[in-house]
Amino acid sequence: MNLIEKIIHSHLAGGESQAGAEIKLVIDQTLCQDATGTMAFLELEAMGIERVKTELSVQYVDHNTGQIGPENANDHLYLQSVCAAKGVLYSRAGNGICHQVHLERFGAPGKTLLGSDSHTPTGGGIGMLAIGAGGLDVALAMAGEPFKLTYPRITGICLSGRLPAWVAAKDVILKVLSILGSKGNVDTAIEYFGSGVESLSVPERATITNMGAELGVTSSVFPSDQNTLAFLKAQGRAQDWVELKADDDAKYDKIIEIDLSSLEPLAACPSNPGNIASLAECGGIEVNQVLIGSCTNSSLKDLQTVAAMLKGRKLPGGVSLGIAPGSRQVLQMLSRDGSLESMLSAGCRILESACGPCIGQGFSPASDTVTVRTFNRNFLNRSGTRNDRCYLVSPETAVASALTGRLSDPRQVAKELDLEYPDWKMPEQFIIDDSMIELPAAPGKSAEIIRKETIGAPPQCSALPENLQGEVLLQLEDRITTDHIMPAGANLKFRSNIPRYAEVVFDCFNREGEPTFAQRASALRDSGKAGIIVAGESYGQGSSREHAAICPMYLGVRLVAAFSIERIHAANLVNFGILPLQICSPEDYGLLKQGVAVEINELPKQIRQGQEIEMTLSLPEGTTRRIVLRHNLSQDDQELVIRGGKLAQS
Ligand code: MIC
Ligand code: SF4
Repeated sequence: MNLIEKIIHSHLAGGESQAGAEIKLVIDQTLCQDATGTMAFLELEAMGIERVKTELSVQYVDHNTGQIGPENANDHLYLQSVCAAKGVLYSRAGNGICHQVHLERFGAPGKTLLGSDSHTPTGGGIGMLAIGAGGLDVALAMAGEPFKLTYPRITGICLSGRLPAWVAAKDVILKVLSILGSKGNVDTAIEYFGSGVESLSVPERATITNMGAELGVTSSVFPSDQNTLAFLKAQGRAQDWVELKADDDAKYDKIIEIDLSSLEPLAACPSNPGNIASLAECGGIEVNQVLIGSCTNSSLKDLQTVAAMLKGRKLPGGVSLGIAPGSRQVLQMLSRDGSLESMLSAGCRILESACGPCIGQGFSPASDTVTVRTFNRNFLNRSGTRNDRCYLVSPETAVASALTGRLSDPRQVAKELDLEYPDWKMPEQFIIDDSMIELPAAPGKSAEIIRKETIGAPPQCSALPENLQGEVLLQLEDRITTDHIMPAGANLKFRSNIPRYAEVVFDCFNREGEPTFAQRASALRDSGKAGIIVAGESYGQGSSREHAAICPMYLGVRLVAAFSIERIHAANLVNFGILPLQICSPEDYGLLKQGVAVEINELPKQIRQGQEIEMTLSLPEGTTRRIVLRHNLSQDDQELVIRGGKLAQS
């Protein structure tokens, strides 16, 4: 067996071990972050669960730390108190980004982890099977339910050689993105193996598995070896180590070979992480802002490398360089070894250990300028600036670009500045201080749940109608992301207030002087008709945010028809009573234009009876057309969506 098969088999709670089959997986650990966690805990409360049933559940506060107005702080209070009551560890704001802290303090080889954040697969760097999901699915896992997923096809990536100086783990995953792209990888998992693995430390592996989310794969996993042990030992957790690797005769559905020594620094160009180019192809464009951090590149290794490059240098006047260490542990380590001093002397702006600018919480770039970031996503407008131009690169490339004011190859800059590539070694011992992680009340002890006025209730959805009368509200293209559907940034603080957050659904497509999407959708809903979204390939890329299903559902959307829908988003749609359908031909897509009326008779019967859903379209020229779309829902999911999702009105 390969390693992923081994972990699946040791956690299988139902279903057949065969690619494409629906399986149930026992979940050992869960993680939530605050932007998805409030809804997840409101849902857990709605299920009437007294105390979580997992081995370990942790709630982090890392996304909504801007605290402009009371909403964020109210969410934090609610989360802190509900975690105490329900048996969940609570990592306070300032303690770091969920994925970084979880890797440091809780991740363990061979365990399963389900997180209400798409970058949960970061844990694969330490040999976990770590999967992102919507908040409701994580709430169910906390309630002790196994997690349902499609048994993935497993792609093996065989690494050989060693990375050359100035080429980083980020360049490995950017290379993988250049091979596999950011769409079309649904229901695949990636396993790294080969002689090159041993040259990569756990933080480097975690950078690679983190950005598996941008491929759209279910999870990415590295073996657990001596490097894993060294990391766990330095975290004071050697007892969590087990050796894990694939059998010698393990099989993969597909194998990709990558010789690490042949790689070069790369960039993901605006505005998708799949738009990969070499730095030479990017042409040394002028750079105004550089940001280093996010759950992809904010480890001690990354930031000590950054500090070594900056030591004794000053940033040029035109460039702003912000650094957000991934965790308080990383920041404490940097503050003790002189790295922080090198960064401050160079003129860097040091940010809180949190997601910050990665989710548009501050540091929006100036209009028509280039921002270079070590993050994992560069979706249009995600930075908070309309029509932003964001390049994703390694920390080495980011510093080289900050020092020159141009998107630069660190190998070149190193030559010009006579810089030696810093030789990084895993510390013997990290600073271990878990005082910002609060323990829950002991079992049997009660704790008051604090619910301020900005915390709403999760909305419920009604059953699908027998005969659906609807209208296409929007026809969209390929690669529509959850950031297009539900913008974050300044709106993130409305995550606990669905009616308010729903006002900005598809905001990026609204035109001045015309009714907004939310206004059109709610008018249609109030007339008793269903809203329909039409899209191209890979609809719902990116985040796990279930708000990209809840808010459209609140506005009356009952059907999403696309060439393909990404895994987490498709599950979120079903969970909230929206029917995901597949468009089978470009001709049908062409007909499903905005404003077209759609009628589907005997919808529940059609869903149950097979995969084909026949519908009649009333076209603008006054004619009608029958078309057939498809669904691939399991029997359970058919019933779920028919009755209006997991929180349906009874
Ligand atoms: C993201 O990187 O897009 C987020 C913000 O972390 C999301 C979660 C969210 O929208 O709250 C994710 O990746 O799932
Ligand atoms: Fe936070 Fe950015 Fe990572 Fe999402 S991708 S968890 S916003 S740091």
